[in-house]
Amino acid sequence: MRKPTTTRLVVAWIRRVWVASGALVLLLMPVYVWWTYTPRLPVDALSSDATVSVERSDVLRFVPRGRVRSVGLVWVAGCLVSPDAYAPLGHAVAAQGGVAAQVWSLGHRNPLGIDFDAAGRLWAHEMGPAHGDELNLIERGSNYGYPIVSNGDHYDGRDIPDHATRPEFHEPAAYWVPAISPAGFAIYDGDLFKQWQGSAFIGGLSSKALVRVEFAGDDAREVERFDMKRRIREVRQGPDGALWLLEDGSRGRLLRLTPR
Ligand SMILES: [Ca+2]
Ligand SMILES: [Ca+2]
Repeated sequence: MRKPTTTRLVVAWIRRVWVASGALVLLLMPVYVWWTYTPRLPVDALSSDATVSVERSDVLRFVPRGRVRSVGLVWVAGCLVSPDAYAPLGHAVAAQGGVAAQVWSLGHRNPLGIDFDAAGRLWAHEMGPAHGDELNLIERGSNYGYPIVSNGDHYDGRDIPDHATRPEFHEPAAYWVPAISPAGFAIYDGDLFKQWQGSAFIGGLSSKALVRVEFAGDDAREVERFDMKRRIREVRQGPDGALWLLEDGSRGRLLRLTPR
């Protein structure tokens, strides 16, 4: 496996300047790393048992769990970007070349959960602006509309036209008005809760809930909401099929859910 080299832009103080052999020499003291770039990973860098991790609130790194080996996506500035340098994506945006060739899908706002279902389809939810949270079926080359359309509106009350006004954008499979503030996502395939196999679980921040979603083809709908009384930041399925929830905040608890 080739290891990508990482480039860092470092902010530094100039401590000393002098001339030696006709050249200007600077003595620099690094202060902090301002920007880090790791180039695209080759396909074989993707681990077969890797999972989803949120690295920062605005960066979501995704490596699939072996079901779709050639897809790795990184959430960057409104796009899901494929780090796979060797699989041309073949859509209109990619045809622009350069960085655009890595764009997998566009028009996302703030995805905080992504997972594959049993059929290998990729789903991601995203926090809307004021309301209009979405669950989307992620397809290569699709534009999911933000900021041009949203079933929510701007926080200051200004209107954002709803999805239905612009059918050229991929409409959400499910959306929430009022908001649930989705965070964390797991499509359940465990044995402990057999009745929930195939359901998705979404943590809710403002809704302080665990939301269960069922799929029907390309559609999805909320079918159950558990009042957790606390903001739920993350949802994962454990290897034994237990559901793990992480509460938000410095005193947040890690909860393990099993059948009674
Ligand atoms: Ca959208
Ligand atoms: Ca709207």
